[in-house]
Amino acid sequence: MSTMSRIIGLRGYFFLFLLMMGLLVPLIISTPGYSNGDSTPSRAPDAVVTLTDMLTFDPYDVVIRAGQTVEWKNGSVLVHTVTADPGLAANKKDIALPEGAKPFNSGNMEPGGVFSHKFTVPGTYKYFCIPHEGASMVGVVTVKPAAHR
Ligand SMILES: [Cu+2]
Repeated sequence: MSTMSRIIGLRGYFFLFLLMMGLLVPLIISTPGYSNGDSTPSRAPDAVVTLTDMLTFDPYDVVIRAGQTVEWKNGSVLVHTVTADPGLAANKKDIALPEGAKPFNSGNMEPGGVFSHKFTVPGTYKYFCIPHEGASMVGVVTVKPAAHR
């Protein structure tokens, strides 16, 4: 009898543990700023672009204001990059940077990988994916001047 109740007791604790993990893990994951790589005060991106199995950036173009951040998520099973660097483009038509804007490159993004970039210089940015530039995997970010307060 006492053995039986001990087993039930252990199971009770186990289920309690599972229940708590089930409640805690989503809470931790949904906490703003959790798993944010940089040390700057975390905030939601102003635009999110998904890298797809169809070799596209979705959406193709996003519009933000100067000072805002775009986040790219690799939602595919492929390795992609987010690259706006004239030195890395095979074709000049795939890259455009406003005057004074610095080139940027995510490097290889594994499936599930995330890259973000803060845009400070207004203008039109055209960027591409290094492995899939030949398949016209390109995207556009339009940065409008910062809003006046
Ligand atoms: Cu790609």
